Amino acid sequence: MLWLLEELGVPYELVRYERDAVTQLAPPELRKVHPLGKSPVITDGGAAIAESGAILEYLVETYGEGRFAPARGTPAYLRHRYFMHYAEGSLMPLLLMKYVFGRVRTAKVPFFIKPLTRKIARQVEGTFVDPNLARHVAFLDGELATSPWFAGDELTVADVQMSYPMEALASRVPEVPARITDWLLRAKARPAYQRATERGGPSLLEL
Ligand SMILES: N[C@@H](CCC(=O)N[C@@H](CS)C(=O)NCC(=O)O)C(=O)O
Repeated sequence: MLWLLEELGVPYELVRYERDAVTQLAPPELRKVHPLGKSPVITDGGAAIAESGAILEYLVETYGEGRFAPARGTPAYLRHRYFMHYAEGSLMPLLLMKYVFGRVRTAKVPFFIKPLTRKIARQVEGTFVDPNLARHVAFLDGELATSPWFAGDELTVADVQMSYPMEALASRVPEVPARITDWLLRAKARPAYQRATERGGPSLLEL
């Protein structure tokens, strides 16, 4: 989010909401901005906009002046739209499951049910989460073999939308392919990304 604002050169005010240290959930005050109380959320001209994809589309349509989105009707536009949806629609739910079942596996529970919770977590990870994640990693590796950014030679808003799941992927999946780490390095090398990190802190906290 901040990355795109920095790329666009749009001035913004950052308001921080701290997660609960135990549950990792957002504080209830955030529900005053939007009923679901999730991050990110922006307010602009009196409107509150939630959902990362909707926020990024709004920003690029309002302030992009043709930048960071391919021309409509082109194959690049279709690819950019695909990744705008894929990031939170397909990849992030799996990464969230990986996080949740990791927590179930290591949760502090009475010793006599520990073998059970550990077994359930391992079974879901082993039969569903990990094989699916492996397919996604192979898919992303193949996609990045065709172009440096997700929708072609230029950075688009789809790359910004993919940045959070890509970081989560690299931190939760051991030994991701070089094209995935290269993409992350390319993103992090951009001055706007660095300015966003300086202002907002590292984006990847707990999921
Ligand atoms: N699909 C939403 C996900 C929003 C979401 O779940 N955000 C997380 C942070 S990445 C959050 O607010 N977690 C704290 C909570 O659930 O209370 C989006 O893309 O904006």
